[in-house]
Amino acid sequence: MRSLLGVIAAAVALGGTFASAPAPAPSPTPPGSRAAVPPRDNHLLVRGPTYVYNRAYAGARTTVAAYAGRGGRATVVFVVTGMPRSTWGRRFGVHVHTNRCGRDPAAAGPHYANPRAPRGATLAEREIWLDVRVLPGGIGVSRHTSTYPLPSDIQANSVVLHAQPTNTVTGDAGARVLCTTISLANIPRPAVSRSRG
Ligand SMILES: [Cu+2]
Repeated sequence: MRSLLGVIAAAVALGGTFASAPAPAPSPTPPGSRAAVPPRDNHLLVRGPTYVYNRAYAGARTTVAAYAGRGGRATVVFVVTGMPRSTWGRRFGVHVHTNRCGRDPAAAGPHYANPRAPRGATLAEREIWLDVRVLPGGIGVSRHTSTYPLPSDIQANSVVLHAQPTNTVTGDAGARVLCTTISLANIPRPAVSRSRG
């Protein structure tokens, strides 16, 4: 069976449009060189879900990875496994929301909307959507690279999977099913390259 990280790596490789990709594996820092070597672990990775709001999805597991590329644009990768058989082949709306997950599905608040997006931007450009199609076997994978740079104090703290696909006009996707807390303000910023000496 393919490992979850393998699935994420495959998702990241799709399209190949990335300016930068996370290091393939953490490497041990040689003793005594901690200050001289920038951290290789340049991404956030969270496993969830933090809350499940529908008993039929109790077996679902989520992984959310996020990293910042050049210019402050960020990429978020969403993986869900263990989706019930009744969902195989269906699409589900997935979005980044403003607040952390809570016992109440509404706790995650509204969709995150990038305040740096220009006035004419569409919802899909302003928000972070990660809709997935569930494959046979119950796995769904998606990724989103922000259209515009994200502010470093971004108020985006969860990823919610809904019961329906996202309506691209309204952004609605029905009831909240799974919620995974991840604070995107904590994405490590790309290391500034310095002259070695
Ligand atoms: Cu949502």
